[in-house]
Amino acid sequence: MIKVTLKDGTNLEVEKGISILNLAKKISEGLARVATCGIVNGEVKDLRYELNEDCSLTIETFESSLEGKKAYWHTTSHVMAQAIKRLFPNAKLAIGPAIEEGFYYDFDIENPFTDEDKEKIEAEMKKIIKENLEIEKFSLSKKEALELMKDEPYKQELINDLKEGEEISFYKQGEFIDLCAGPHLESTGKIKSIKLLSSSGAYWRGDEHNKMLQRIYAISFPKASQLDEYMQILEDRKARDHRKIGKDLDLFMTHPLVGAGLPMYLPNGATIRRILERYIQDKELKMGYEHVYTPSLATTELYKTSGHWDHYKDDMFPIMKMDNEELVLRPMNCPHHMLIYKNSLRSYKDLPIKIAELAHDFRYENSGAVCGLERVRQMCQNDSHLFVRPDQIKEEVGKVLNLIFEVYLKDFGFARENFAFRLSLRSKEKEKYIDNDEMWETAESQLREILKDLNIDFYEAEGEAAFYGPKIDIQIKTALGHDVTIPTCQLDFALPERFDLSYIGEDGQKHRPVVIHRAILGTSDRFISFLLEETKGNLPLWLAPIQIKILPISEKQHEYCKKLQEELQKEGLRVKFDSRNEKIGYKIREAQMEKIPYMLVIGDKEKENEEVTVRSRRETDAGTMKMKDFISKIKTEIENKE
Ligand code: TSB
Ligand code: ZN
Repeated sequence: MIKVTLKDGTNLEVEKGISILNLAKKISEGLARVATCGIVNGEVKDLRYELNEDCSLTIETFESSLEGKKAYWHTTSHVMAQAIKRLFPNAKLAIGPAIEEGFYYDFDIENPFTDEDKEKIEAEMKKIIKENLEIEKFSLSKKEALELMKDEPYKQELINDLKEGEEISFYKQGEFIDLCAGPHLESTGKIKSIKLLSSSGAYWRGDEHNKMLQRIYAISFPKASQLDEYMQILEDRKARDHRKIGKDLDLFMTHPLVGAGLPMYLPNGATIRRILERYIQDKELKMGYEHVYTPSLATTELYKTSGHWDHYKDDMFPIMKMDNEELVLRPMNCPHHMLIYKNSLRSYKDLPIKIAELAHDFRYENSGAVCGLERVRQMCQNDSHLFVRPDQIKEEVGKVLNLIFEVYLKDFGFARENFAFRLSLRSKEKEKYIDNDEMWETAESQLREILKDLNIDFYEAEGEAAFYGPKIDIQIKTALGHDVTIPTCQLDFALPERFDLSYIGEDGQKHRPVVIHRAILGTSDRFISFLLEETKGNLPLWLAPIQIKILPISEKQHEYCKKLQEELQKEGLRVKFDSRNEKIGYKIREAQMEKIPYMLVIGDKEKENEEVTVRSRRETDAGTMKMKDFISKIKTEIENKE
């Protein structure tokens, strides 16, 4: 007998060798019916896994956890591959993992899948589910495995890549066999509602030197109603996608002649960006930041000194040769700012010194990864490097985190649950980072400590640090489901050393400063993408590119409207006068589509009484009032960033 400790703390005495599924049955038939996998001593295991010693066990279901869902989706992924093999026998199988939402499978096939193909695939999948094929697991030696997969070159490559001694397992359902580590359900009939979502090209192993395969994304649920709900979520996300809003509101555009990942801001988008950039710089000024301008390029020598050349070159644009210099577009501003610090003699009394810049950076982002304003190849960072004494680290990092809270929660009013704090650490692949174990340990534990002291919930992620130091990254989920960083605060002991920076201490000796890299808006670009998705394009008055639209009922009021327009403009308000010969209802509807915060509807009565009738985006009729009252009303609203 062995002792199995369940999640709620109960201990079960069971016979050695019992499978997770049979143990689930002992607990209840109901649980066994919905179980998808188990977690044994923290490791995900198949339902067929046999328990041979004392252990802890949680039995997962589709509803209980992501792991539980993934086992369900992974099984559906095999059903899809089986359907495709039946319909397209020549398709070669690559990989088909479960992801955060559903799964995908990559196939090497002559032609991309058409909508008609996808309908057929879905129908065949439903058939396979109905056939309720039993799913069996077996393992083979490497030689046998290669023989079994002799017609599947991608599977062969995967088998050859497995380490000596690693189990090579397969799952079989009916005529279909796939190389797979599992976990899987017991039969295809366990799957209920399926949906193929999209298809696209994808390089084998994500490497553009490899062959382009065809990927299908899909999802499945135990209940039809869950699938309906999910399709609704996808619809909402589509409406929230900043690329759609950007187009609808004339904010930015891209053009193939300019290039991938290089959006251009149209007047409306440029207005939003200008206001944001002024806003953040004004805040920084009040906190003692000093702004500089530095060039967007520099010699490769600068990046050899900083370490970018050894650790960040793959993310940079290629070299330009000119006269006797080798130049590159910069991927970051830190090296320039290091030189500015070094330009003067610094005393301990001067620190912290906060050098800030709204600066352009250029990064080689994969052409498949660039996305609207969210991931671009030329970006504008709201960047600063804080040069601090070691005893100032905690206070200054704390101030940066407070500033982030002030901007995001207070000024913009975003909900706290939008943001997850990630402590980004070095990974085991040490060659990716500047080499100095002691420095890394100090920096990582200092950031961890600060987060704990400030009572901020966070999670840790290995392999997400910058090459020069660990980071506190604030993560958001975009409408497309991408997990991206917006603000970041990073602790760096490495660059001050590489640039041999110093300050004169109280003791008259030279000391080494520490650098905090931080970006509050992240980049203007990514921030705007987030802002648009969060507000669905309904920007607050202080940020709206057009704040007021004046809508005359007929031509008779045009002169009065012009006067109003001038008056509002003089107040610094952004106002448009719709003088077209259209019906008032039409003009109002259009202004609503453009998400204009205020409309002034002007008829004879308003003209006579020198008044305006106000319609706001929120309340259709905000009343008739004198112009000066309207101005003071909206000025208060702007000032309070309502
Ligand atoms: C903060 N040297 C630091 C700087 O001092 C730095 O470059 N950090 S970074 O690499 O994390 O970039 C800062 C921010 O830029 C990120 O937090 C993210 O919000 C934003 N960003 C990074 N890459 C892109 C991109 N391709 N497109 C848009 N924004 C990006
Ligand atoms: Zn930096």
